[in-house]
Amino acid sequence: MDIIVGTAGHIDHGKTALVKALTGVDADRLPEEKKRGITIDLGFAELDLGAVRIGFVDVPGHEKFVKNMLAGASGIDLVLLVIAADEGVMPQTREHFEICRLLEIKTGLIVLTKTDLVDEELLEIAKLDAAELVNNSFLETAPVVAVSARTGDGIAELKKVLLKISASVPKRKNEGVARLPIDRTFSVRGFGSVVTGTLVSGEISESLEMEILPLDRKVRVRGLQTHGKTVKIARAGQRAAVNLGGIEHAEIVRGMVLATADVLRSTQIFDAEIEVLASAKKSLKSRQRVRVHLGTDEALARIQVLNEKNEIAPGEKGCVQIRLESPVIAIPSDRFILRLYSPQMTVAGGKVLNAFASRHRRKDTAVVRKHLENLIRASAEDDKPNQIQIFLETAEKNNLTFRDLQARTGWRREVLKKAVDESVSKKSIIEIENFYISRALLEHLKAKISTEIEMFHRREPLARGISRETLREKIAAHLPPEIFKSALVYLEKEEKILAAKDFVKSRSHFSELTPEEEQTRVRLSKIYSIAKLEVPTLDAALAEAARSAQFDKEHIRKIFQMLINSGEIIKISEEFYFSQKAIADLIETIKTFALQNSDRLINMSEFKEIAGISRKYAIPILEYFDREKITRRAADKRLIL
Ligand SMILES: Nc1nc2c(ncn2[C@@H]2O[C@H](COP(=O)(O)OP(=O)(O)OP(=O)(O)O)[C@@H](O)[C@H]2O)c(=O)[nH]1
Ligand SMILES: [Mg+2]
Repeated sequence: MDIIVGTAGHIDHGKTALVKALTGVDADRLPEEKKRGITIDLGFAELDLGAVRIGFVDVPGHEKFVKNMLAGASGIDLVLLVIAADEGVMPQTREHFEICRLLEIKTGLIVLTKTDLVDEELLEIAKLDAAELVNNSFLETAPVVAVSARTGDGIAELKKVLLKISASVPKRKNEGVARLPIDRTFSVRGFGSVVTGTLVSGEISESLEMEILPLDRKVRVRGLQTHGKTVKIARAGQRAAVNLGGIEHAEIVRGMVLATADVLRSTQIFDAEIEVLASAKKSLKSRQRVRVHLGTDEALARIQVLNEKNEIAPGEKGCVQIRLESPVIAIPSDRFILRLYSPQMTVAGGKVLNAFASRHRRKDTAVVRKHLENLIRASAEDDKPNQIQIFLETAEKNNLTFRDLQARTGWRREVLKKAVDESVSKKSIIEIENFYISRALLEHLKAKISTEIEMFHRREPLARGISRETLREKIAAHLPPEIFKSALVYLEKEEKILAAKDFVKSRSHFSELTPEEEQTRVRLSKIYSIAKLEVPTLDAALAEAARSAQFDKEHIRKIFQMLINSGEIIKISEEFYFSQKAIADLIETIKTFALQNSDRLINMSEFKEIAGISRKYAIPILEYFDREKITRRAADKRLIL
């Protein structure tokens, strides 16, 4: 078993000396550290206890370097809270302890160091001091071990306790793709770029293609080491040094992430639940500028508090939206710490709920909070289908592909596939071609379509239905057309509507006419059939039909529309309509003409003559024939096609 153990505690309390007493390694590697006798940046060492192999991350205690401490603390399983027996709890003891609590580090132990400098009584006081600090926290029942790095007193005992407590470290979930937040990068002569970090999930193996984010740069794993030895594969929970091909080490900085290729994406806006420290001096307010420490990264951001008061008081929890000034890699359940922009103080910590949130408007606060509360529940219950459903319900573009969902969850393909399949079969999400939508969106669209169709029928009782395109533009203009199409298919399956090629009608809508309307329809039809090609203008025809009916002109126009819808009457121009039969006969006539004339050309006067009509009809009819590709203009003649 591999675990990562981090030190924590005030400056000079003996963290680095303790790591050295345990492992023999001086984790202070920088010349500057040696000169000043303090730790500045993270240090690393290893210890093999047989059943457990420990990777140590030694952090600086100086308040100026909390930023570095945070980069180290993010990946640890177990904390050694180091307190010098001669000084007791000091400011960074508190701050580091709070950070570990907010990062939800599950276990740890308290190490009282420098016991060679104190008597029994002082040691007891330090113990009480420590107990008070960790009261009511994850360290409340943690073992307390007293040691001296100088004399070696208690070190053997500490190793025993470490071995025992390691067994209680919860196993890391094996659901995510490979993700290694980078804490160090350097180059080795003859090997090229190397990055190190704690592999928080997944596996890395030799020759794997991976990606450095947010650079979006593909790299190849040339080789890797864990615990100082070359290995073929590194697993979640191990510290690894990875030799990468395809990139210069100078292009990589701490905070970037080495990840499985083509899965994760960077984000600049996420929703989270946070807890403001009881010791914070002020409430955390909307618009406040903060430093977000996530993984090994630090980014500036503004927060938007998602409650009515626009602030979260010290000691309280709440939901926030975090709008970052630079891209970070985050997935749900990632912990992070918030520090004030200035003065740099730790004020809060939290957990990512939705890594790709859309910008919330103030008026949507209540709705957003409801979604986030559901996400908190779903993530606590590890209910993946529910999480997916909420991501879909809140997705800006209303639909997500499998790839989008993978970027949002960071889950391995088969883990996500299982959750998605379950959701689809439960019908909590709907699969449409190559993406998914929420059931809520589908139901919403279906309801809107039904209402729109009903309204149309009321407005246009005699029309056969609403144009498909008009309906789509009204209801789903902002969505991929497939979603609209699929909503129609669902409504059809439920026998609510009939969707023809270009119009949609309600299943219960029949454009049935009253006897009087029917009379008018027949009259209109007759006017055109009798007129043959010598038709009256539309106005004249409607006026004529109106003479023997009770209806106003508008109503007669609607009855007339039925004749057009059914194809009995054909619109040639705004003014002239013809019976379908008259036009069909005319087409026959000109086709016969074409057979008799080998060039198939006809001029205006020939056309007027064989049709037996004047110019006022001939022009619009020929234009109609051109549109319908029955004829084509050829200089001042027409070619009959
Ligand atoms: N007498 C005595 N001195 C100790 C012991 N442990 C550490 N020291 C001394 O205390 C000083 C600080 O020790 P470090 O291990 O560097 O302390 P640290 O907590 O790592 O300090 P930062 O990393 O700068 O926060 C050094 O001079 C150590 O030699 C101990 O058990 N007994
Ligand atoms: Mg140190």
